[in-house]
Amino acid sequence: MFDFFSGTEDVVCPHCLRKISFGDIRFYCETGDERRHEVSPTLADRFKKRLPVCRRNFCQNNGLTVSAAECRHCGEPLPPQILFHDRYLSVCAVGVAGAGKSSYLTTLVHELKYSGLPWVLQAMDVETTELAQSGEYNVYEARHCPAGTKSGEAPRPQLWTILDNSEKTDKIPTCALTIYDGAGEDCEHIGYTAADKQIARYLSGTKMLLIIFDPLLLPGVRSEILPEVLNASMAIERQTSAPANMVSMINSLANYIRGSCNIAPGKRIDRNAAIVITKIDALRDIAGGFGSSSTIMKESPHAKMRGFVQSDSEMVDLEIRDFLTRQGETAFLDTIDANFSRVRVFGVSSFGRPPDQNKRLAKVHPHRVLDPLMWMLASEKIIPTV
Ligand SMILES: Nc1nc2c(ncn2[C@@H]2O[C@H](COP(=O)(O)OP(=O)(O)OP(=O)(O)O)[C@@H](O)[C@H]2O)c(=O)[nH]1
Ligand SMILES: [Mg+2]
Ligand SMILES: [Zn+2]
Ligand SMILES: [Zn+2]
Repeated sequence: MFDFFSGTEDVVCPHCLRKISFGDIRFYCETGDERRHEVSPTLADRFKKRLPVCRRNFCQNNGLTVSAAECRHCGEPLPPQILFHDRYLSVCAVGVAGAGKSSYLTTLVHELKYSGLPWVLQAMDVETTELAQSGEYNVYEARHCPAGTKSGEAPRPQLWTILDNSEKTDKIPTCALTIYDGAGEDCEHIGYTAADKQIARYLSGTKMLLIIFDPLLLPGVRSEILPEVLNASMAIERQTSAPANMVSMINSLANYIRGSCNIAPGKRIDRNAAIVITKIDALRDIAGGFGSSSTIMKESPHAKMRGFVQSDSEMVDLEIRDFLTRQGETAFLDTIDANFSRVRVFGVSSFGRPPDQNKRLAKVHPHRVLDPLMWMLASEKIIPTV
């Protein structure tokens, strides 16, 4: 199903975002620190694009393929296989505190695993496995909302592989997918600390920005919605930011990207910007919200059609732009349209319905969470547009 065009893509270290190839990686025959030693790839390894094998006499791993690696530039651990994927994608979620970033990314990964598409999602490292397991357990089993993301430190990237299992050939096409989920507090004021620099680097290096917008910050929505739904759907202790802050956040974000990618001030940033309106379950049937007959409230067609359904996405984009215009939020849309060349608006509900008074979740039924990812895959020509 993947439609890979030939040619090789740049591989970047997911931690420092520098371009990497064989020479930029240190390979080790073992994961543990004590007896491990560096193993250099031979010319044949490089040529055949395969991992080196430990040949050291008396090493207990003699004859085995290396099992650990790190980036020579930043020293961070890398999955040894990182160089060998067919395609490389990355997404970075930005948005004010409590906008629903972590809830969204948790259900996104889960939905991708069980989408019914012929894809297999695999974690590339132990950190990603553990993070996904605890996130999924928390939301799907224990049924709690995720805790607020820790601010003041750069997020650890999640490293995933998507295997395309649709064709029964020997070589399965693979796509590396890196996901960054930062703390809203940090996105709101990117400053000059080391962590901020790292966050700015992620923002600049990512293929698609997920700009997460919380509709429950809009005064017109707040006055219509039931107070208990509003309370349950806000990260109360952390959430104070008004939508006006979103405009300044987008502006400073765009300036950071322009600065670090050397893009002239008047030039649109050539990158996919997906605006994701979260918590749309709370907007169902409120005055000024979305009726049950609207496209956005209907089931997403993309996974079923095994491609990106352009007409559906354009309809949803229109419906939300209308909604934001009715809410008087044209400044937000204008700011994004002025800064990015490819903008598409999406609406999702990570949980399918609001949490209860105690912030516990009913059975989780995510709504349209895969849509933004399908858009990115389609614009990268990895899946067809239908
Ligand atoms: N009704 C509803 N509420 C949601 C949904 N997703 C998230 N929420 C609410 O939003 C709160 C914050 O969600 P998080 O995912 O932690 O938000 P975040 O953007 O990661 O916040 P920070 O990590 O602080 O930046 C949750 O505690 C829920 O109350 C949803 O799909 N529907
Ligand atoms: Mg979070
Ligand atoms: Zn690095
Ligand atoms: Zn060895």
